[in-house]
Amino acid sequence: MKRLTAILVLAAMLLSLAACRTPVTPDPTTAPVTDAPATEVPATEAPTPMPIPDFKTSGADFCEALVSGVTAYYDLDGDGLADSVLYKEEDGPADKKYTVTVTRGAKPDEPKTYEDYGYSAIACVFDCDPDDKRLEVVFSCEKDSGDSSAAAMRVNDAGTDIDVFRTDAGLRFDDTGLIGGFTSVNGFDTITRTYLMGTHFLRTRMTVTAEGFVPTIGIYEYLEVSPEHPYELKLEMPAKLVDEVGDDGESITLPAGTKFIPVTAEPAFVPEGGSARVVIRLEDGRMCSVEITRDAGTNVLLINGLNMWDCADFPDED
Ligand SMILES: [Ca+2]
Ligand SMILES: [Ca+2]
Repeated sequence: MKRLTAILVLAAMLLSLAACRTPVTPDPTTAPVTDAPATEVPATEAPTPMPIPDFKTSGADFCEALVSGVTAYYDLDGDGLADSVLYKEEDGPADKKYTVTVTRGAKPDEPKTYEDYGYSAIACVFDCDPDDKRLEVVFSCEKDSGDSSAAAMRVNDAGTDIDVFRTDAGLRFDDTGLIGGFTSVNGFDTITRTYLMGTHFLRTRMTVTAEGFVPTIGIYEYLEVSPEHPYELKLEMPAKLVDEVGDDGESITLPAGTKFIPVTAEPAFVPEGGSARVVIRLEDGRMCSVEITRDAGTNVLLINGLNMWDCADFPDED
């Protein structure tokens, strides 16, 4: 009898222990958790991830920067279950190592991690499209080379996996956060390198869709080009006058000695055999467009068939 009683007591203790176990929640690491949700939920025979009261949902212009080492909760895929995002910055021998781990409430055993290296970074959660029931996790870092890159993690439309997209453009940010802010309509500011009229950095606005990073305006603005230091044509250059609304008008020939600065480019990159339209501002204020092509055979950038680098002393900072 005593033995039976002991067995019953042991069984009761085991049941009690089992009842204290909480359902699986999407916490990918042991890092400190802030705003941690209440975990006291009734045990069930088949534990399912529970909605967490304080997680963030989508909304127009939603934008939140992530803090390194702090797990944040959102409903990234609109299924009503909390998903976690953990952004981590770790010192390395040279570059810093960054990781972003996304764990879905619906698939807590399948976290997805993106990893990159650089010296400065930012990670944000955006609602790029308020109607698609998705939030986008976007990470960006600056490299020693001066280049930037960015990655976006987004649950696919079918809800079966987390897509990871990359781009060679980076988010523009400083110590206080994003430069240029964010709106669901116009996206966020990005910076990317170009070789059109020399080595420059260009700014544009981008967003994230089911297809990845896409520009929202399609025009890239030159940054840090000073009107006080214009370029001077060594050769004459064909161009078109640009009217007030930005359309091309009359064809003209700019004589050697003309001083100008580049203002915008469409697009930032020119594939072999492709071309870009670069708008320049002359010293007298007139705006002109110039076509720059990339030769399909030699890969050289050309203006009117001439090597672009021979047309002016463009900065070459590789
Ligand atoms: Ca969710
Ligand atoms: Ca959305």
